[in-house]
Amino acid sequence: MFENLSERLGGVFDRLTKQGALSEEDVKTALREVRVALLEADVSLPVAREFINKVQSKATGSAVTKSITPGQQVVKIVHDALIDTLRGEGEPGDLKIDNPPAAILMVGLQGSGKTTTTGKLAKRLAVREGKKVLMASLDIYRPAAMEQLAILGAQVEVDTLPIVAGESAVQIAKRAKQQATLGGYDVYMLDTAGRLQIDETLMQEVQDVRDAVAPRETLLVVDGLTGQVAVEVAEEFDSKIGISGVVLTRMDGDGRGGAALSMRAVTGKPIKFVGSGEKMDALETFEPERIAGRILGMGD
Ligand SMILES: Nc1nc2c(ncn2[C@@H]2O[C@H](COP(=O)(O)OP(=O)(O)O)[C@@H](O)[C@H]2O)c(=O)[nH]1
Ligand SMILES: [Mg+2]
Repeated sequence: MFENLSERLGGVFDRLTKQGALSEEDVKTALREVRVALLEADVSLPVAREFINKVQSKATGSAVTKSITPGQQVVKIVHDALIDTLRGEGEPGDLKIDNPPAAILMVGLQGSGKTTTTGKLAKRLAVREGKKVLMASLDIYRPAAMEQLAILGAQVEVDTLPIVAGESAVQIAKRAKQQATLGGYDVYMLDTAGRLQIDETLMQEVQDVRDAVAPRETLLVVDGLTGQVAVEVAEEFDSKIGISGVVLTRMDGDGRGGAALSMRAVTGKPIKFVGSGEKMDALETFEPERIAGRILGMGD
């Protein structure tokens, strides 16, 4: 995902570390190249600008330029600033699911990976955290979508709410809550319907569901390959629904990585997980240190 960015930055920093003595001007020139590399990775302009400003004020001081290893110090400052840009509160992957049964509402555009991520996350919670999980599909528009979740449920051995034809999304959500309560579940996950574009009907439906179950977590699933569009979608969903975190999917693809870098800074919401494939175990917690290391080509 970060290959191009990583290559570009690697080139800039190689030159910088090889140079030995550095003037303030050398550092500024290098940071201009970093800025271009960020923009080419589809990081939003204000985020790239602020990032460079922050780094520049630290990296051009004489403590750095007059040190024995100025290049390496600049790289470290960039590394730390990347982590800062990426980090949210709390531990990576932490979800508020105490107080059972806790609802997790999964929202996002059609095809972003909601249903797949619901299955992956349910599996993770069940296997790693020993939670009793129930999944329900609220996608009343596509019977195949409900079937898809039921198949995933069987595959990951997590219960799904029985499908009842003719119910509204809110009715299904309430039935899920009831079954989760009666059945002693820790968590119930609501996989909502998506649309190709954000529209009022979709938002209204999701708002109604939200009001009916008061979810502990509302996770927006967005396609990481869409770059800045993913960030715009997140802003939109956050203003209409209120999201607690983001799952970036398709991070196994060769997107430019900008969504990962801009998301937190623009929306204020943390990336909680990244999807890295179609299989049910292709879900990773989003760990700023690792991502920053990967971007700077330092390996995992
Ligand atoms: N490569 C890859 N494919 C994914 C990922 N997440 C979901 N998909 C695929 O994206 C397609 C749409 O996913 P789906 O969960 O049905 O999207 P939904 O419409 O939001 O529910 C499916 O073919 C998934 O297998 C991911 O992290 N990486
Ligand atoms: Mg779906």
